[in-house]
Amino acid sequence: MRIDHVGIACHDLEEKIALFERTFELTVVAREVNEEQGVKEAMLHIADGEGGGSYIQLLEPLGPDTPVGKFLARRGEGVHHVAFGVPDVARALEEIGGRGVRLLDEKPRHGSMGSSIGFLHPKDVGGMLTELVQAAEPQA
Ligand code: MC0
Repeated sequence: MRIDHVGIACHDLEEKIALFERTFELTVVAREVNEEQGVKEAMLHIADGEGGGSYIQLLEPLGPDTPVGKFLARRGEGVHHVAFGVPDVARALEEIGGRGVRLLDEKPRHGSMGSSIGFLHPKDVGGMLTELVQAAEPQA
């Protein structure tokens, strides 16, 4: 397993992109609006590794009644989730669900940069909202 990304909830995506670029000299490699997840997001590249890269993911909610909108209202800006990279997300959900962890997604959904993702309930993972990510196949 590897760390695919750390998701950071923020009120103003453009402002936080500028902050992370100038503070850490990171570069935005992808931007997306994900209506299903209720977010506008940007991926900032950290490193490449076997099985996929690692990123900081900045997340601005599309509205107050979304997962990130509710999180911001309750806790303010900061780390929203940690995403582990796995080779097969459907299989990982089945295996981890079988260990008694509540799945927020029974089946994989669409994630950043063509990935397939599934979330685990934070209360069953030490208070950490956890995402499993299967990176997109590299283009031939
Ligand atoms: C809520 N809780 C969290 C949390 N959000 N704990 C840690 N980290 C978070 N981010 C806690 C609450 O404080 C509460 O604890 C308990 O979990 C249950 O919360 P709830 O009242 O059910 O709150 P909801 O309705 O806000 O739901 C929380 C839940 C939801 C995690 C179930 O946000 C969800 O389904 N998230 C998965 C999808 C998601 O987050 N999508 C946005 C990123 P107490 O102690 O107060 O009971 S999408 C994304 O990142 C994609 C684009 C990608 O990576 O490619």
